[in-house]
Amino acid sequence: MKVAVVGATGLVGTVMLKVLEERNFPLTELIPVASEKSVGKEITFKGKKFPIVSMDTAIGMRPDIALFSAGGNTSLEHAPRFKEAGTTVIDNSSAWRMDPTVKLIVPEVNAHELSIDNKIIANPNCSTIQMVVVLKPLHDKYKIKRVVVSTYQSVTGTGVKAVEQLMNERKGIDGPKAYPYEIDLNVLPHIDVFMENGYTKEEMKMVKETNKIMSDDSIKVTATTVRIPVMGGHSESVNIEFENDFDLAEVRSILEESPGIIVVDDVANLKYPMPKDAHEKDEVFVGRIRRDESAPKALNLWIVADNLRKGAATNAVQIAEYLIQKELV
Ligand code: 11C
Repeated sequence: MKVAVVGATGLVGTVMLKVLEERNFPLTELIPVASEKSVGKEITFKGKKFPIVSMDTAIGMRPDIALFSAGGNTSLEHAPRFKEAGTTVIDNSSAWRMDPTVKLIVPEVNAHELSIDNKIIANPNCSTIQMVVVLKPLHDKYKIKRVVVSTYQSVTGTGVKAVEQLMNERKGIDGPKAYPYEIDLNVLPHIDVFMENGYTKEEMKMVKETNKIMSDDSIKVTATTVRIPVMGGHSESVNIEFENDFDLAEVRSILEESPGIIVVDDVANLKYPMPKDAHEKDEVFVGRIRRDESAPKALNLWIVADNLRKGAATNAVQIAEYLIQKELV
């Protein structure tokens, strides 16, 4: 497989390279792509040096797969050009996600929707990915009516500038700002832009993307997304109301047996998922599993995952692995 990584020097691109390396992805040629100022520099992959090339050079090399993480505008402009060259694009931006002709994929949930005709495939938003991995097996068993989610999101979701802002504030030094307010020792109930309905775009992504990935518009979702001064991953408090009643021990064993999930739920020994522990892991961690005592057939749980891994790079690489395994590229 000839694989291009578009946005290879960015926060997600760097993790994509790491994940490809770790998972021993069947790669015959790596084509790192970045902005003009990085062209000619080299990146090291599995101990070998690879030159960073321009978009045009990469398209001319006709990769089998291109993993894109270079922002929505770059995707809108260049993904169709790769597609034209015969490349299958897996795009991490929000540009194509709600396009009805484009599949929005979380392998544990809906990889079976993919066919050889899908040449641009969308990778969902990080906060959506970790939630649907957990919702899917529970929906299959008990049918979900409604989800109320509040997120506690890592600054790494915003990018390098946000990480720098947090670190600078912590050291008491001035520098560029990614947020309208201080993030250290603070909490911002604001991720992405505000929309006319009073929700943020991040909140509406969690609603719309969940319905699309689960292929079920009957699931009602409402979200409050919040930025916190944390680095290792996103956390989510999720309340789920089911159509059918459940047994708590059965819920736990369903989650334990589901792909991509690790249950960390032993409050007697103070064990629950935390971003510090999820950092650099590929799985989704679930804990604090308990009945919502204020409503019948409702459940509370706590979900944590590394937003740069399962929330972005790992999910994209897993899609690529599935395409290869099913001979769809
Ligand atoms: C954040 N979820 O944490 C965002 C980052 O649509 O892919 C990813 C935005 C997206 O700020």
